[in-house]
Order: sequence, then structure tokens, then C-alpha cells
Amino acid sequence: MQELGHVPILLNDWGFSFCLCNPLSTVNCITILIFVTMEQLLNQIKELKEKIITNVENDAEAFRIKYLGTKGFVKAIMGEMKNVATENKKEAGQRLNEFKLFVEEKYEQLKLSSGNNSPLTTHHSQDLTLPADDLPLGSRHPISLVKNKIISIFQRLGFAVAEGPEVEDDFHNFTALNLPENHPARDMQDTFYIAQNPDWLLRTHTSSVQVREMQKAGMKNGQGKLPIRIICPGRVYRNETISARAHCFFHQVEGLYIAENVSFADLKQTLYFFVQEMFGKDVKVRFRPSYFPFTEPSAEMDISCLICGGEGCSVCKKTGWVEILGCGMVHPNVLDNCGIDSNKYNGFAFGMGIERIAMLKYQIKDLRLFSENDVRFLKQFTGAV
Ligand code: 2U9
Repeated sequence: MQELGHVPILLNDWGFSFCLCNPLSTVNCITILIFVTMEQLLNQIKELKEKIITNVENDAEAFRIKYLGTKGFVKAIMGEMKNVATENKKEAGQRLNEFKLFVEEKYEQLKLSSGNNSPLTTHHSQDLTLPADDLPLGSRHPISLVKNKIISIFQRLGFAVAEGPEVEDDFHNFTALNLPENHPARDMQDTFYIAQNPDWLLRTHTSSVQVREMQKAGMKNGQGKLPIRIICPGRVYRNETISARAHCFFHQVEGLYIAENVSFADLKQTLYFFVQEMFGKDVKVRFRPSYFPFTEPSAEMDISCLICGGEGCSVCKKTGWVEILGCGMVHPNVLDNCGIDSNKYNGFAFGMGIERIAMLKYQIKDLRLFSENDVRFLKQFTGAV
């Protein structure tokens, strides 16, 4: 048996004065360590290691205090190095260092397995009566943000929201809107047809909702449900090749006002109010004559470019203007097709793509971003209105 050196006090058969009954007990019972022989040192380290390996408790902080704390096993054993004979110091030091590394590694594992990385976090921090941590909240999709904004602006003008089916029949999507079978304008609104019934299709605009609302009003004896003042938000479909500027589905808000003696001036003022609320008081508008089968006269409305303020830039293609919607006075044929007397009533209608408004408002360059669900894109709208 190799002597380790000077033995000041011999307190038990092992030459160690600390209690090893339960090295993982939260009560630290080490007082003084005294090595007698190298063999005793190695045995002691071996026994401690076994206890650590078979440890079933997972309180990382209790383990740290017991083994690595200022009054812990590792410090206590290290402190006894001064009693080790000079010729054994090197080997004893190596063994103790190995033991220390082993204990530190075990502590790291315990921290990870208990999900507790902070030595300051102890049992009492797990107060189940405390309110839960905040969950990260998602944000509204930019299409929803813009749609809600458009709706709230028109609601202030007395428009109600109307919704309808996305799978429509030919009459509500085309024929009622002055687009009979074989009308050339149908080409621009090619869509997806339902194999089950050749009369069914995915709606190409939300105008079919207005048709349904007009039919309801027209059916009511003496057209009692008039006037109609509605906006119709919703998803629409087109058979288009997907690109930065076109998609096979997108979103619209259309509006309809039917009453007696409605004028084009009513239409202009309504839309002027809308763009001022949507884009700011400085925005200018202009109307250009256009053609739609369901309105006569028809127009397209432009606003002054939000980027250059009308000076001319790449967004407005150096014109100073950007198109935002189409509009017009409802064609008398459409009123008649829906059971409303076109001699007594008239009205205006308008339609806009929500994606287009969102692209202008938030300077988004590619339509596909709206449907790719990339959180890096969507996160940018946290808190946006
Ligand atoms: C009824 C009568 C008339 C709705 C209108 C437009 C003009 C229009 C386009 C804007 C961009 C469609 O999303 S888009 O491609 N819409 O230019 N829409 S007038 O006219 C109606 C609707 C319903 C009963």
C-alpha cells in the first residue's frame, strides 16, 4: 500500500471524515477530508462515481451544490492535496482532475435533461400558481389587414358586407352580368369547371354575390329591399399561369349601390372618400373611360403614385399614376336580369383586387408572396394596419 503522506486526523476506517451515506442528498455532510493511501483515494473516487452514475434524481442545482459547490465533494478532496506526499502529488492530481471533469459533465447533462440552464433556478421557481409565459402571437395576413381596412371604410359610408359561394353557376357568374354564352369577354375570365356539373365553376369575381343580393331585393314584392348598399369581399379564381403579377386565385372587394337617381358623381365621391381614407389625404384621383359588359359607362380609377407623388418612377412606369380599381354605372340589362326595374332604379358598382391594393400600400413586388406562407414575409405585418 502506497503512502500518500502526512495524516493529521484519522476519523474512520477509510481515512475520510465526510459522510457518504447519500452523496446526492441535498444536505451536504462533508466536513474534512483526509487521504491515507493512494488506494483509498482511488476507491473513494470510484465509489462516488458509481453513486453519481446510478443517480436517479434530476435536480441539477442540488447536484451542483453537493459536488461542485464551495463546500462540495470536489473542493473538499482538492483541498486535501496539500497532505499528499510529494512523489504522489502528480498522479493524485491527475485522478482528481479527471473526477472533477466527470462531475462537471454529469452536471451539464442534468441541466439539459431537467431543462434548467440556470444555477439560480431552483425548486421554488416552479410556482404553478404563476401566470404562464406569454405565447408568441401570430399576426394578421396582409390580405386580411387590407380587406378589413377596406370594409371598415365602406361601413362608415353605410355599406353592409355580403358574402356568397365560391362555387357558382354560369348564370350568377356570367349570364346575369351581361356576359352571355360565347361573349368574347368571357375569355378574359377563364376559370375552373366542376366535372360533376358543367354549369358549375369557381367564381371569377364576387359580382355573383351582388347578383344574388339583387335577386333577393327584386323578388321582394315591389322591390321592398331596395336600396342596396353592399360590399362583397372574397376569394376568386382565374385560369392563369402563376407569376409575380398573376395567380390562379386572388381576393376582391366589390361594391354595389342601387337606388333611385344614383349619379356618376355619387360614384366618384364615394371612391374619392375611399382612397383618401386608405392612402391619405394628399392622394389625387383620375378616372379613365373603360369597358366592362356589366357597367355602362365604365371607368378605371387611378391614384397619384404613392412612391414618387406623381413625379414619375419605376412603380408608376414614369406616368405618375397607378390604376387601383374599375367601376361604372350598373348596366340596365344586369338590373333586368336580376329582377330589378331598370326604368325606376339605377346604381353604381366597383371592383378592386385586394392583392393589388396591398402591393401598393406595402410595396410588395411579387403576388406569389401572399400565398407562400413564408413567415419571414408574414412577420413583417405584425402590428400593421
Ligand atoms: C354587378 C354589377 C356590376 C363590378 C365591377 C369592375 C368594374 C372591375 C376588376 C378590378 C380588378 C376586377 O379584381 S379585378 O381584376 N373589376 O374593374 N368590377 S365594375 O361591377 C358589377 C358588379 C356586380 C351586379
